[in-house]
Parts: sequence; structure tokens; C-alpha cells
Amino acid sequence: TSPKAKILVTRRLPEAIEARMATLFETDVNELDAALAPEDILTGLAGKDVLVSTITDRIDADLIGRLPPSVRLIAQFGNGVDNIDLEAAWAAGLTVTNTPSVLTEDTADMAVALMLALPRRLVEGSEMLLRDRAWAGWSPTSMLGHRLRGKALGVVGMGRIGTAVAQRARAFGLAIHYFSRNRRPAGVEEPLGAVYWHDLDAMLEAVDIVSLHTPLTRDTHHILSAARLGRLRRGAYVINVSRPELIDEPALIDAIAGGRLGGAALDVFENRPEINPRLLDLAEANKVILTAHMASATLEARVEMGETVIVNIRTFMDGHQPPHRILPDRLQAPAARA
Ligand code: 8YV
Repeated sequence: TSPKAKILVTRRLPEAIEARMATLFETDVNELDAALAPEDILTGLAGKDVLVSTITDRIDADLIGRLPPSVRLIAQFGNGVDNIDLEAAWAAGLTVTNTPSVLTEDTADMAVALMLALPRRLVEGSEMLLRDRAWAGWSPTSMLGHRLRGKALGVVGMGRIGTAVAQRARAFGLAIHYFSRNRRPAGVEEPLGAVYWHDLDAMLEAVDIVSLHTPLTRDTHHILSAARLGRLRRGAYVINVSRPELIDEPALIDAIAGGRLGGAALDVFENRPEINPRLLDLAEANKVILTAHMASATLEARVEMGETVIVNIRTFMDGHQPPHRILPDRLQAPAARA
């Protein structure tokens, strides 16, 4: 049998996954509850075959240029790979893999949970009871929100997660609109009654809620720019469980604070781990709901993500194409064709 792969894992993973990795590979895990500095990643990688990375590791061209020559695979624990300079990695002959599919349903659940929570004032209702430790009681006009049924949802990026969101939203009676790199086949569109838009600007004018489900690339950076946010209907809501840089965050804040947009539910933040204080103010005013990058944070998804990392490593070390290798078409984003 071939020698065990030598791997560096940059963050703690669920116990069962760490245990399995320890039996299959020569495994070094960063035991700290924090991301490693680039220099520590490089030191830790001496003599290693594989870097098991997460979204909190910045794997830029500089770091890639300084990787020990033994490293041939970057196996990302996560779906998004925007923390990795893919072009630099490929140019250096590295293979990059991710863990799609296993987090699709949980992420879609969270998007829809936020989609419900925002217009129905779920967080506000709970906080009000806690803050006052008392309740004035029901009245016909208290805590009125807005109905979801009959509204139009615009999905930006109709891949696995976008489609799962659309399926759920359909069950809540939302009309589904989408903008995506490729128009989806009738077999996908028809059960959803989904309307395809080739022009994102035009779609934004036609929807009440927009939810983002596209990878972050050079082309999708600020895909919801100030100008595009300006196209949304008065009172519209924005949901983002994807990547913060898809939205011009200060422009979103202005649009909500100025009363033009109805609000936003955000799981991700441009200056993470810092959160823009104006966003926190809007959360206090119950105009936005903020959650802590937890859309795929179920134990089940994390374990399956770990299992997927293991399959990617084993297949690669056996000399085959790993099942979840990132291919160059990842960089062709919808905005490029709009
Ligand atoms: C993780 C995610 O929190 O997969 C993604 O793209 O955002 C989340 O699943 C993170 O990526 C772990 O690396």
C-alpha cells in the first residue's frame, strides 16, 4: 500500500472527522480556536502533501508561491473557494477541491428561515418579550409584518443552493424569478414556475425579495452594486447567506437606513469578523437580521463536509481525479455574460 498522505488541517473539525483523518493520514491539526497566520501555514506544511483549508485561510498568490514543493492538493473544507487564488494555484500545478452538495439543503433552509423571519418580525417579537419581561398582550394592530405568499423572489445564481431555495420558496407561495449563468432546463423551471431573466437589472425591478446564491468571483464582486440596489422595488428585502462581497454593504445600509429598502437578513459581513456598526444599529432598530455565518452550520453538514474532504484526498493520492475538483469554469460568473 502507498504511504499515508501527510496533511495539515488549518481548523478544528468535528471529532469524528478528526479521528478518521488521524487513522487514514499523517494528520497535523491546528488545535487553536483561530485561523493560522500565513507564516504558520507555511511552516506547518513542510513535508506535507495536502493543505486542508477553510474559508478563514487566505491562500493568495504570495502564499501559493511559497508553498513547499511537496504540497500538491488544496482540499477546502467548504463550498466557497474565494479565499483561494485559483488561477495562482492552477498555474503552480496544484489541484483544488471543495465540498459541495452536502451543505446545499441546510444552507437553503437558512436562507428561507431568514426570508420568513424578516417580514414576519420574528427576532423583534422575541426580543421585545425578553427586553420588557412583560407583554402588553395581543391587539389587532400589534406586530404587523408582511405576507410572503404572492410576493416575487429573485434568486441570483440558480445552482444547487439557489434551486433548493426556490423549491422551498415555492411551497410558501412565492413567485420564482432567477438570474443565472445558464438558463436551467424546462425540467427544473417548470415545477418551480420559474421565470428566467437574462438581464439582472430588469429582474431586480420585478421582485420583492432578492436572495444571493452565486460564487464570489471577480465578476460577481458587488453584483448587488449601489446602482442595482437602486433598481429594487421600494420596501424590497435582501437575503444573503452566500458571500458578503456580493453586495456593496455600505450602499445596502444606506438604502435601508434611508427607508427605501424594507430590510435585509445577512449571514455574512464584508469586514468580518468586524461588523459595520451601522449594520448593528439597523439590527437594533429591527431593520435587519444578522446571523453569525451559520447557514451551513449543522453537525450533519460539517461531518459530511469532512467526509467529502477525505474522499477528495484519498482519490487524489490514489492518482485519480478527485470528485470535487474545482474547474476553470468556476471563474465564469453570471455577471460576465449579463
Ligand atoms: C463554511 C461556507 O462555514 O461552504 C461555504 O462556502 O461558507 C460554509 O460552509 C465555510 O466555508 C467553511 O470553510
